[in-house]
Amino acid sequence: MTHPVTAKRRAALAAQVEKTVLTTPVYDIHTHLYDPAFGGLLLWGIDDLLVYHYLVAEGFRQFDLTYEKFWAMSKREQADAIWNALFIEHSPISEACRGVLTTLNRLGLDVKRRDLPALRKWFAKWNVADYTTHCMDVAGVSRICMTNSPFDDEERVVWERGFRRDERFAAALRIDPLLLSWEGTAAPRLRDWGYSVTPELSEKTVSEVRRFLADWTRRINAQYLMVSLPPDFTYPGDNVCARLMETAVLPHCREAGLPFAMMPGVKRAVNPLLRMAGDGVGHCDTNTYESLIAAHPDNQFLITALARENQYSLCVAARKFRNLHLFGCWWFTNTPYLIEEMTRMRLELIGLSVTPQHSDARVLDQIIYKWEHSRRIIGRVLAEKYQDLAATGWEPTNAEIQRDVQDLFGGAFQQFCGRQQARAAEAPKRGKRRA
Ligand code: RAT
Ligand code: ZN
Repeated sequence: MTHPVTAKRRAALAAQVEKTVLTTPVYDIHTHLYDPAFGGLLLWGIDDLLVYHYLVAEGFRQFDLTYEKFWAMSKREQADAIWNALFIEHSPISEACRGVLTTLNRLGLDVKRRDLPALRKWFAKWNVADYTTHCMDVAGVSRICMTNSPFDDEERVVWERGFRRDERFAAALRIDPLLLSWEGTAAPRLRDWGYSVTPELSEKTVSEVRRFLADWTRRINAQYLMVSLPPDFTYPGDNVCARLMETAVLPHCREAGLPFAMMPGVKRAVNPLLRMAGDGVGHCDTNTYESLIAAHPDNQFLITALARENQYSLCVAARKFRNLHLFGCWWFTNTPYLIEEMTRMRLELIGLSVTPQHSDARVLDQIIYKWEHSRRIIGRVLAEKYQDLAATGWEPTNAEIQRDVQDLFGGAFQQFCGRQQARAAEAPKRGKRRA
């Protein structure tokens, strides 16, 4: 029996899905935002929106300025240069430019006047506490996960001093220098901080690295550990990164009950003259990640890859490994065309066991546009999937749609993290039974 779906039913389903994706609160699982207690580290407002490194890279494609001249300018002057080059002298159609306009529009500002001084005046009226709540309300974001690095001197002192946590902000322990610059950066820093490590990865050193990870996991109440990786990282392999992962990071994750998030595919400082905007992309070898995950069935892994070329093989890997959870459209893939492609592919290959998006916001206000743009795309793809189901006679209920969207917007992620916690809670019991 066929089930022709009337145009009216299709439209009703699409409207229901759209309403649900636009109103369901999101847990934004990877950002570069900070609890307001971090003061100046939490960026917000029109000037920070304009000097976002995504826009700096685009600005340099239009500027007559030299790199040196631009970097010598104040933040406000840089913002002026970017506004003129990318919004006034050309139409702001790139995703990062459009994002500024979506944000301003949803904040109730009139963008058509193209009046930067008036915009600055509006932002100057806010205080950070009220503005944080306002942005989270407008964006429909209920919880924000930060990226927290003990190797960041400005950030570390705030943690060491201690502060009252804003419970809307969760923490993630970022350990790039530990895994990628052991001898040059991490080992000397750890020594300064009282961990007795040597450049060689002796047993003692590894146990001190674990002590460091345990201290910081506890101090920040980390929800997961995280690293970004170059395209050429290989596992198995005789490299320091792989050895530290195996001997320190993954055992620590098992003990602490936390997933390990990997972000492969970034080529740092392809053009150092662009500073933070100078990183590029390269595709990684999915075999490496399959081998690592297969060798550690008791660890839970989160992955978001930077290269478009890796998305398909990673979806297939996720079908093979239940301890792998894919998340987000990271950085250069956080553009409508690729979000749509990736979301469609993920839903078709791994269903709802995925977290299709994170914002990666560096400026608080960006959560407004990053989520608005993604919600609409995720909603479109999802509506099509429900319409396909309806054509078989399977009618998704509103409650089912709501449940599914909640899973996509943080629920599936939390269930996935919960599995590692459950394992960690079981481990001591298992040990006792054996004894
Ligand atoms: O997206 C970004 O802003 C990048 O600069 C990176 O921070 C990236 O997201 C990362 O987490 O390394
Ligand atoms: Zn990031």
